[in-house]
Amino acid sequence: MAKSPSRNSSAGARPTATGNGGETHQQAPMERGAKRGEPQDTAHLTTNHGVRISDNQNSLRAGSRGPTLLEDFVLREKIFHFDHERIPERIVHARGSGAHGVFECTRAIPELTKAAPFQAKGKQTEVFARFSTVAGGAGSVDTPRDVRGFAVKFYTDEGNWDLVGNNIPVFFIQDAIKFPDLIHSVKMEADRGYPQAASAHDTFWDFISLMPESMHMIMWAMSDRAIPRSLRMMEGFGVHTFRMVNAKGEGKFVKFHWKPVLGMQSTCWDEAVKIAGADPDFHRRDLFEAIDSGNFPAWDLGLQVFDEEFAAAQPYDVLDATKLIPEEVLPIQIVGRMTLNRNVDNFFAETEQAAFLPSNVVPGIDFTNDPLLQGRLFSYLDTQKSRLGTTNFHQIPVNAPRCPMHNFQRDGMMQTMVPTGRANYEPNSLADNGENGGPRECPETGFTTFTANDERNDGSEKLRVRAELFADHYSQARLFFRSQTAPEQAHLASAITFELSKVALEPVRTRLLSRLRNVDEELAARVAAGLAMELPAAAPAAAKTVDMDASPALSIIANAKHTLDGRKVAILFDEGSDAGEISAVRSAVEKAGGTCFTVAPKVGGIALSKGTLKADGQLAGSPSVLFDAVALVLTAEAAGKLTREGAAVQFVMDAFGHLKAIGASDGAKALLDKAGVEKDEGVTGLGADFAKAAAMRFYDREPKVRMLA
Ligand code: HDE
Repeated sequence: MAKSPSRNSSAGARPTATGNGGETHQQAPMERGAKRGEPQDTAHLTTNHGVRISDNQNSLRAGSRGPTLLEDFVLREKIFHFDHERIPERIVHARGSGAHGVFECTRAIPELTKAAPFQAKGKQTEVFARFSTVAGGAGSVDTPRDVRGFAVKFYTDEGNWDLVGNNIPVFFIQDAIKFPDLIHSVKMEADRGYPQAASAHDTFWDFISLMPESMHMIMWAMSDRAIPRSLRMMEGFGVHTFRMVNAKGEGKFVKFHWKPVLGMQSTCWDEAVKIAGADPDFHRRDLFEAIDSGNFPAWDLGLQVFDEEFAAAQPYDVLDATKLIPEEVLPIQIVGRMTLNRNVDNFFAETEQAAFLPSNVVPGIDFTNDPLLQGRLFSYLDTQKSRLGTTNFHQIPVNAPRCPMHNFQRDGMMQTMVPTGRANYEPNSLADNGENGGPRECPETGFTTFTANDERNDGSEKLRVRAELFADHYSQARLFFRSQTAPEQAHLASAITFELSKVALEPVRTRLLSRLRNVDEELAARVAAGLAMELPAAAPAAAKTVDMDASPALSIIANAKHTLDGRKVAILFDEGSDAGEISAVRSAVEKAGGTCFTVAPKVGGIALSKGTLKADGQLAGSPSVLFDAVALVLTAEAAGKLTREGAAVQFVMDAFGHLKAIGASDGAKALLDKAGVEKDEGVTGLGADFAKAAAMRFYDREPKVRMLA
């Protein structure tokens, strides 16, 4: 990972659009008033119309105790603008965090695609990425159990390409027509307005239990993938099968994958719940702080490329978004790396107003007949009008292409382009008279749709049907479950048990159990036992469930990267702590790529064995759930005192319960004992073995600390 100062260099967040027709120009408001980063006239407060304000403390009144005057345009404008600050939040994915960055091609693939970002090794393309939860509102917390959105806008030389994916490679439904039902069911219940940002309630599981096609996605959503440690430690997927088309017009199918350079990591469920209280902005803060300190998060972009012949040979339909292609069957080829290197200057202007559209493709990228994708092509354009209020949302800086754009679309609300001349239609012959006739279509280089239809599509009749192979709803759900390690299987069974325990409608639980039997008998039995329910008969399945070869690539734990890179270690200290031990821990952690955060009962400065130290955080506000490992640098006296402080005991108990490394000075023993810490590989002294242990989680410890389903 590149490390260099990152703070908001002003590179390219403004549109370079040169026009909207013939001769046009755009007067960006930010240029007229305050330029990005360097306001032109910071000294003087003005109204929106540029009139200097003499008094921003008192409104205009008739006498010192009289009524406020309608004439006070300064007051009226200020309150009027404030009253209208809010825009509708996204109907899904409302809570999100974004950043700017760059995509660099590491392997040119002109034989596969003519898309501009992939034409030359080393080619850089500006990007904006936004990560989100799905169900919660914009002000909800960062760590609920939920799918995460993973949307990337590539500002390519030939227009914007938006790869609007998730951190899970499959989806709940196969056909876009079911999306409103799915989302209504998972959002807060219509009559009572709760629960917020949670799937553990009646209506969601009612819908799921009636939609067997959701079973594969449910396995993912109930797995540790849905409680990521950091947005920087998640994979991303394009989900659908797309097409790549080369300059000769030859097309191949492709699936997109993002692989985090920091490796994947998740939290424990109990930890995720506690983080929600300790720091509702846990993921947003983590992303912002990492970029701000020059620890730029990065992901490799990988492709699974295949042709019709491969597609036809699979036991599932590649147009079905509830199916994946195991990496072991079709390896992923890495073609580039995305590095996020610049935080937004303004959350609303950029992250909130970012409009991603799966229909934004560029020459060289095309769609397929996936019925889920086809529905999305309509929805996203439509939703921007209702959210951003105008068809001119593409002129907002974060959405504007960096390459020139010219066309004859005109006017509309909030038009900021200023087209000149008469040419606002085409064809025209104005150029023959020496006038600017405006742009023309470009048959050679313009976007052309890949015309060949999938051979297996007869295409002649209009039908409301699903293709036959879409009927297998369980084989890949089974594949996912059986590809997990034992601890991950236990987490998954426990997550379903927990969620169903929140479902008051008993027939819904029973129906879901009947589906789980088709996924895996043992899983169904474990959930039933966890709920103390009888196992019902298996639900009838529309197609035969096949046992696919396990795909170890689907496990987080089996592929864990043991590193302190991007991880944060807490050092708990108090009166008399050994200054040398604190700095030794700090340097070992930093040497291994991690960062340290000091925690003490008081923040203002505590006397150590030598000198004093101000803590980064106060104990009560810095619980161990916010860190990847903890070091306890305490004297016996301080540890004894802290055994009577609940926050300190909980700090250690949670670190142990969340399977983290605990490094402890000899003096810390009383606190370890009070917190019920038992010696194991993850409980170390403060030497080199601590820095090594801190890079891991200790899943072997789990049976000692919780009863899993
Ligand atoms: Fe979305 N989705 N979606 N979705 N989606 C939206 O668009 C929709 C689907 C995804 O950071 C909305 O601008 C339909 C799959 C992300 O701004 C909306 C269907 C995948 C984001 C919409 C799907 C996604 C959205 C709401 C079924 C993964 C956030 C606001 C056909 C491949 C993007 C907006 C951001 C947002 C519709 C299914 C990912 C309403 C109709 C599958 C990451 O247009």
